[in-house]
Amino acid sequence: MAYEPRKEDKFSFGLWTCANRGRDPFGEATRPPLDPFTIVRKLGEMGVWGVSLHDNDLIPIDASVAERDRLLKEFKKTLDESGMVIAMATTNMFYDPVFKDGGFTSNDGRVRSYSLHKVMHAIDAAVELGADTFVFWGGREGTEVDLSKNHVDSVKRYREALNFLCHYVKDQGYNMRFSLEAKPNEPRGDIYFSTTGALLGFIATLDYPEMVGVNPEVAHELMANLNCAHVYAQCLEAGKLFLVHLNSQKYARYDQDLRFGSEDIQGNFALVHLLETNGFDGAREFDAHPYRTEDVDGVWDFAMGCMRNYLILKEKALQFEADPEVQEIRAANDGACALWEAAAGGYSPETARAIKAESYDIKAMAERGLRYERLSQIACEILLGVRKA
Ligand SMILES: [Mn+2]
Repeated sequence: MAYEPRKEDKFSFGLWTCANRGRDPFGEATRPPLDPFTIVRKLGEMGVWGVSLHDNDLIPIDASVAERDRLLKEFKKTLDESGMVIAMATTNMFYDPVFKDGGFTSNDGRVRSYSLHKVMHAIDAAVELGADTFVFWGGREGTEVDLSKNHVDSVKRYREALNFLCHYVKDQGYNMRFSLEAKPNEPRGDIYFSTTGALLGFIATLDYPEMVGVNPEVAHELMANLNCAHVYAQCLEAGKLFLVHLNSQKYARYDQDLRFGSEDIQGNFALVHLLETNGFDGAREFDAHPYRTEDVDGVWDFAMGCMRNYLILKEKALQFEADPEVQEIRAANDGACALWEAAAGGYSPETARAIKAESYDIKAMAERGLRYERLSQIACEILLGVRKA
């Protein structure tokens, strides 16, 4: 079967994606619950490489120690039997009412302390399951009322929490790195560190910046009206793209979490092209959910659709790269310049003098058309399936 997912594609799904029951703010669940064990077995059969989970996707928030241990053991066994790994683990710090005004950035020190408690227990569980990446999405870290918090304190408190947890991981001797996920709003009116760029700046201020990266999500970047490929590229170039969250999104909407490849195909295509032509080797994780109209069969249609669309877009990205006309246009635009090469190789006073002294015929340099109309049309025709490889 063409476009059949394989383990080496490194596809993963959050447990919460397939477990999503179609509940929304205006309507009840439309599907029966799916337990984590069923999801792992089914995804394993479908060629999925890994799953991710919040602590409470598996372990109820009020579970006893014995129940926690039993669930972890049973889940690890199910993973092993299905040939699956944990792509990442994370903490649910948004569902319980205790987090209604944030976790690490709550005004209440008891809530901040409880947040550390919950995360440390979740990290311990993640290590037992074999995870080496731990994600932080601060869904309640924000405000509706700007004057309700000192935002400078909030930034400091978020840093203090992450620094403490980095030290905890080192103190335990765990092999674990952190990945931060940005989203501008929803469910809070405004969420702190609303863009991936804000997180990259923040990470540089931590005690162990090398331990901490990011996992941007398509829908979240589009909610901030940003270009996904540009955002992911900056993270990749900085060595900070620990994993990616993939989904689709209609323009200027709430966080829709639609099946990857189902909307904004050009944007999804540019993103897959970026990942596949720049050596990204992390998890391709789908953080999306099935339409509310679906029954359980529709959940698996959703999961397979995400992966097939990725593989189809990957094939088309490689077709685009190999296209002789694309190569010709690129070659015509890639003007070599010894002076630039010298500058890029590092500063020297001689190079500075030479570049300042050089005369440039800017009229001639500006004259030539770049044929991006043609380049874009080739991409369109490849995507629309009418240009043969
Ligand atoms: Mn996500």
